[in-house]
Formats: sequence, C-alpha cells, structure tokens
Amino acid sequence: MIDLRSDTVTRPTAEMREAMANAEVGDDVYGEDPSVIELEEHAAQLAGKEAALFVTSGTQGNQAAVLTHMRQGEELIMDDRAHLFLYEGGATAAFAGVQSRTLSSEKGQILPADIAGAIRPNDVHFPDTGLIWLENTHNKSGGSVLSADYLKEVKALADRYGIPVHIDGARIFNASIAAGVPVEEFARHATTIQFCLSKGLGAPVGSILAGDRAFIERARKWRKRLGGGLRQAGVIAAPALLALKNGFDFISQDHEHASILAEAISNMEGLTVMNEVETNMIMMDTFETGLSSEDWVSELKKQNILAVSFGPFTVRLTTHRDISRTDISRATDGIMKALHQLKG
Ligand code: TLP
Repeated sequence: MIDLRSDTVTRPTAEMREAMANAEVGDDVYGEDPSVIELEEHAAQLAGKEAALFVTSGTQGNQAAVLTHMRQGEELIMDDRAHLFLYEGGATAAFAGVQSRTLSSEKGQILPADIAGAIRPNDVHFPDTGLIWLENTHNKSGGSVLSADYLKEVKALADRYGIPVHIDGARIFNASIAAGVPVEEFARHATTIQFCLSKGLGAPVGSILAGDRAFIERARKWRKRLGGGLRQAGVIAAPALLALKNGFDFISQDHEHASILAEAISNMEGLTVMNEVETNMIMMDTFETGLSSEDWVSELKKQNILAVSFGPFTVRLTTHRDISRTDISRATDGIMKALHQLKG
C-alpha cells in the first residue's frame, strides 16, 4: 500500500526505536522525566519562546492554547476552513465555551482589514475578542504557506488591540522548508505556537505548545485537566527529540515528491490539481470524471493507494517521510489505472 492519506502515518525509524528503548525516563507529572524536559527545552529554543509543553497531539495542543488564552463567552477569530473549526470535533465549543467567528481567507490568509473589522468594540452587548488564530501551513487549501510578512502584519494589528495570536503550526516545518524561513521567524509573530512532531518530522506521537513561561505553566494545568499528564513520557519524547535535533531538511524531498505527483496528475485527462503545490499536499479535483471523491478513494484503494476525501469532489494526497521516489512512480501508474477503470 502506498499510504498518501496523511503525513501522520509514518512509522518510527530504527534510530527512533532505539532512542525509545534507551530513553531516560521519570514521572513527568512530577516534572521528573529528563527526556521530556530536554525535548521541551529544545523545542522552546527552536521556536524562540521561553518555554514549551509536550502534548499528546496537535488537537490537545490547540485546545490547551484556546483554554489558556480565553475565557468562556469570548470570541475567537479564525478562517472558516481552519482545522480547529472543521476537524477538532467542536472541541472549542465543548471545552472552552467560546464563540467562533470565522472569516473567509485566501489560502489561510484572512485579510488584515477583515480581522480588524471583526474585532469587537468594548460594548456590553458584544463578546470580547479573545484570540486570533492562524494555521501554517494551511491544511484545507493544500498545505499553503503563510509568509512571515503576513504573520508580522497580523501580529502588529493584534498588538494594537492587545489580542494574542496563536499559530496552529501542525506543519510549521513544511512551511519553514518551503519558505526558507526558520521556525523561530514564524513563531516570533505569534504569542503562542503549536507544532506537531508526528507529521513531517516522522516522530510517532506528540506535539509542542510554546509560549512565554507563565502561559506554559497555565497550559500545563489545562493539559492535566484534558488528561494529558503523562508519566514516563520520555519513551515518546526521545524519538521526537531525535527528529528535531537531526534537522528536518529531508522534508524538502516530500515537497519534491508532491510536485512530481501533482505534475503527473495534472496531465491526466479529467483530473485537476486544485492547489498550487507549495509543500506536501495535493488536492485532486475529481469533478470532471463525474465521480465523487469517495468513489475515487475506493478505486484508488484497489490500486494499492490510500488517500482521503477532503470534499465531495476533492481527494487529498499527502507525501511524507515513508514515501519514496519509487512510490511516487507507482502512485502515478495507479492513479492512471484508476482513471481508466472509473471511466470504463
Ligand atoms: N490533521 C489531520 C486530520 O485531522 C485532518 C490530517 O491528516 O491532516 N492542526 C492541523 C493543521 C492539522 O492538520 C491537524 C491534523 C491537527 C491540528 C491535529 O493534530 P493531531 O492529529 O495530532 O491531533
């Protein structure tokens, strides 16, 4: 199977498994796991923030961020295709009791004027705007990169109103490689950032939430409330630390693979690539073939390709560390075969 469902599907490398086996551990709820402490310190440094918290998932990191930044009844500004809005089970409503104010965006970039227009005036009738949310790379538009300049502009705007900015940087390493901008440079334009260790980096589990020390201490309590107080978590922190320390230049290969595959798909009659492939995702439009994305996903499976439906006629294909150049050639052949089968 060529698994292009997500970059979350990678398996730990032999080196990572070795790091897991040899990890020094302790009880992290007591703050005694040396591997977790090292990972958090390293991650904070990488993001240019005072402190960082190791969380079980991107979702937990995002939710801990919302809960720490906001109070019930406040309003959260984000784009209407944000992962937080679409794919986290309504957690912000369920846990934080905040209201979502969603705005349209161009590949995840909401116009600063629209953000400014959505910030609530101080009036007894209105909720207070408690947080501005951006996602980099932007998943739903196919892994688009939000530039550091754009982030800077939004942060300057938010600062004028005294509102914090959070970046859901689940794929900030992809953004960093694609734009040639260090993670720290992106994170500088945000109050807090969450990034995933289990996606492009290929670590098996976990994410990081980074911010200033006081924020992270409060987030630590929210993590505990959310059931994320882990014990000998060093066994999962160690492979993540390895991934961070070894550098992530290898991600450029995932991007190259995505553009090769996208190019091949765009030459197939009836199929279109909807996004400009900037990182590791391809949004394949199946409309012209007259078949839904679900039909396509089933047919691709018969050709040993796993993909996900990302809309009625949109199939998402995601490259990652476990996909080789040969897999890309095989995937190209498989998609071609599926096209012939489906067209009859
Ligand atoms: N995204 C997953 C699915 O949930 C859609 C994927 O396969 O892309 N922020 C962003 C931008 C994400 O894409 C994801 C995962 C998360 C947060 C949540 O991370 P996890 O899965 O670790 O909770």
